[in-house]
Amino acid sequence: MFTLYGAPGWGSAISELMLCLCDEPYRWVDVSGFDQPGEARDRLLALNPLGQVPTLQHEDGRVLTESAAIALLLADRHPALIPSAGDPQRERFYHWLVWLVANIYPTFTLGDYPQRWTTAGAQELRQRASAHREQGYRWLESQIGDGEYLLGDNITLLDAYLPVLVRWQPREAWFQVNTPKLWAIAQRVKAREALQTVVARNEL
Ligand SMILES: N[C@@H](CCC(=O)N[C@@H](CS)C(=O)NCC(=O)O)C(=O)O
Repeated sequence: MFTLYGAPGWGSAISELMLCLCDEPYRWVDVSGFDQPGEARDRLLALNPLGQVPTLQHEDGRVLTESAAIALLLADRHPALIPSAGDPQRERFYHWLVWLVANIYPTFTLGDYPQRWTTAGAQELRQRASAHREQGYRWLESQIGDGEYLLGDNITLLDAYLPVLVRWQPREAWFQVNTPKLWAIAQRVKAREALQTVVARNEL
């Protein structure tokens, strides 16, 4: 069984949604407070030198970090949750998965911890990271079709990002107005029966 280290509402919720979509059993270890010095942080740092969640551990102790890597591992084990090889949507799955973690996720790392990157321009960094993120979301909105989910009418592991991302900055009201398709997909994912425990625990 996998062990997932996380904190309610944080990025680990993305991986939890994926695990539940796959019906993979997992043990949940709450490391709330991990971004401040203390026991939870030390516990996480022993597994992930970046001190980030999600951090996933195999039963034999191997550790896998990075939400996209976790998605690809689960896609190997649950091929119904990724478009088939040869389907053009498979390429889109790869593209948007990497795009999200390469372009959107780092705007939180910059904006939430500006002191890590600058001593002088924290406010400006936060603003620019937010603007970059909003521009990215608008682009993604312009690319998606009219299906129920990001890649059409079938849910994929990629959709697990949305219920969590719409809870973060720029927050749900912004998504509802500016990227209504993304927001509607997030609601559809959240409504799925198999995800209710995780949705409640993470207050999605
Ligand atoms: N690239 C990583 C990013 C993970 C990440 O930034 N997680 C945040 C929580 S939402 C975190 O742990 N931040 C604490 C920190 O960076 O110190 C992924 O996709 O899993």
